[in-house]
Amino acid sequence: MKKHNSQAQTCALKKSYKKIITSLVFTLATIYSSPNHATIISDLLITEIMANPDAVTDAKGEWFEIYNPGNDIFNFNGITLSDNGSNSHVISSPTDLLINPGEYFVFGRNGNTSENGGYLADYVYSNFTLGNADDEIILTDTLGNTLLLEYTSGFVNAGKSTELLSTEMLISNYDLTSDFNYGNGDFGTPGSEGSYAFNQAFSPVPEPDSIWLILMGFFLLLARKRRTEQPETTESLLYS
Ligand SMILES: [Ca+2]
Ligand SMILES: [Ca+2]
Ligand SMILES: [Ca+2]
Repeated sequence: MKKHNSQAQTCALKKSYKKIITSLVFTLATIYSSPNHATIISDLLITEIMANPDAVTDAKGEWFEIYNPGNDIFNFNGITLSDNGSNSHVISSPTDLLINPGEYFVFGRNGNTSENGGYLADYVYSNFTLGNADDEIILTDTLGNTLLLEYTSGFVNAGKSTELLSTEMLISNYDLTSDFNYGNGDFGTPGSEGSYAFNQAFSPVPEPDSIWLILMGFFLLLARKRRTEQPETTESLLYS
């Protein structure tokens, strides 16, 4: 009888542990398979800038490109495009201006392919120019989140775009494009991959703090389970 009770308790305890471990694995799997947050403007990357076209005038041929490395579709409608000077333009369209995960979006000064040097603009802005010496590209949402690129001399070269060669938007990670031509002959890859292959999605890894919290919760649960199971075993042994 003693042996039976003891075996039954051990079996119940094992089942409880199995349940806890299953739920822990499920929780971790859920966290690891879902993004940390919905994609916001700061998650995007300014991947290419044509500030000084050579084939056509700056007024016709300036453009810049954005890549979405996030897990969600992002809508540019309502975002403000500005610099630290007087340039300011609220991106606005009667239809959504969507950038899908893993895709590029081109903002241009002129949308006419026979005038702009031969590239396709996904959106045409106004009251925004790209300086050939130094300037800023700042995109801000209504909550104040920003995507910012500030460049100085040496960043721009006539007839060549400047492309990002890393997932970190540091000025030192940009270089002039020299391997790809488009349209009327300037160097660049507006709307497509250039010298660097960007990955489509963020690695949805939780912060280390989250992992510690989950593990702590798991061990607390385990300790609590152990405490509640122990007296029953003693009692059943006493009265059997
Ligand atoms: Ca310019
Ligand atoms: Ca400007
Ligand atoms: Ca490109």
